[in-house]
Amino acid sequence: MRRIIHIDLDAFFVSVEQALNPQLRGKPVVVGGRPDRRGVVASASYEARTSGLHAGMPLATASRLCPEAIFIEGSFSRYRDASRKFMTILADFSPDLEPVSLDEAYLDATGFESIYGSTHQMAENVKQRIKNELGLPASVGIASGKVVAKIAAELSKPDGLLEVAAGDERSFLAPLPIARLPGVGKKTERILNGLGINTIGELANMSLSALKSHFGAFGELLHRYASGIDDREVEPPTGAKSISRETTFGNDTQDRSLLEATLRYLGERVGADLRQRGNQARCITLKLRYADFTTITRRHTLSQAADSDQSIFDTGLKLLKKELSGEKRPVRLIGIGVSSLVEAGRQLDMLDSSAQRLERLNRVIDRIRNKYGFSAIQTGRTLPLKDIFPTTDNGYTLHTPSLSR
Ligand code: DCP
Ligand code: CA
Repeated sequence: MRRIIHIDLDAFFVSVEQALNPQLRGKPVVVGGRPDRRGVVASASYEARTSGLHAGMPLATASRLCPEAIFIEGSFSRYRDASRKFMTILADFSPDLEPVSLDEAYLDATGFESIYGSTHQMAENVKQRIKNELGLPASVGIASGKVVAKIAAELSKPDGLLEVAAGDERSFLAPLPIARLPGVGKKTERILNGLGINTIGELANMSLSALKSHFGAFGELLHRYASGIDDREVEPPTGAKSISRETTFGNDTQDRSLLEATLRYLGERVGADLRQRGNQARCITLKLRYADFTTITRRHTLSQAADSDQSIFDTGLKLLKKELSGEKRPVRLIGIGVSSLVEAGRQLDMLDSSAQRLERLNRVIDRIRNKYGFSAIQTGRTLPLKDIFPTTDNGYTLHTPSLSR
């Protein structure tokens, strides 16, 4: 089960100042500049917010609404330092860390339950370390995807922690105003309000076709987010930390041999990218979206990093068989990805001659494909796709868009 943690520091600029200067604690404080200057509030303490102060408000207005507030110029270098320390603490908890801004990040905590007892406990530990080491309050949301985790963190502010259990995403979002949903700006909000849609629940109940007719491709995204479905990965910022490929079928399918052949094909493309970069992977992830748009990802960690098509496919196939056993719903999308990448050679056991043979075979296949195109060689397992894919590398009927960074 996927568990994503979103962490957002409370009143960040103000909290950094309060951590350095105890006299500012518990008081209405504004960072942004002196009230007799032009300029706006960058950050307001929660005490100041009770008087209606918020980021972006002109300083003069802020001073009028809350005359007792303490106004501070602030210093960006202090906030940058605090941000670096904050991210370093988070990186101790999971390597799957995506900083979003100075004071905000996602952590993929999937599979960490056994280490901390629960994801909730892990999040408590994260909060505690930020408080102990930096003196900063943080709000944390936990959910199966980024959108719900972020909204949960927002709702828990300040100094809060809110977990949305798997399966509760939709009902959690339903009563909230649509403006809470990431991507819904003023314009989208106006259009939706015009259609009589005010809550996320009402948005989720709109038909997909109606949403698409108003918003195009963005409509499908809105529909998924409003339903609490968000399978975007937590993406570490630098370098290639994961590689994945996925494809949406022209018609939803239950045909096992088509699913397996497609998985093999996508796995080979991932494997080729992996070897091209000189990497091997520890984690293999299968992704499926069913006809009803429910989307699942299943991850398996290998005991040893690998880069052969065979090991990627074998693992993907095991995950697929397990997932589909007893499953009645047709499949709309299938994808496979690798993560936890290491440099090739570091972990490969050179005494293992069968692994070596596989590696050599893959290298030869890669060379031929580099020269003549990916479909110059079709391995036996992808042959059922022959009628589906044209024989050239360009213009697949299936699209394979997501080579994530
Ligand atoms: N910031 C800014 N100008 C804005 C908004 C934000 O300079 N219009 C800066 C100051 C904030 C920091 O970015 O402290 C983080 O922005 P947030 O939106 O996360 O706001 P806060 O952390 O201040 O408050 P919250 O507790 O609502 O997260
Ligand atoms: Ca913040």
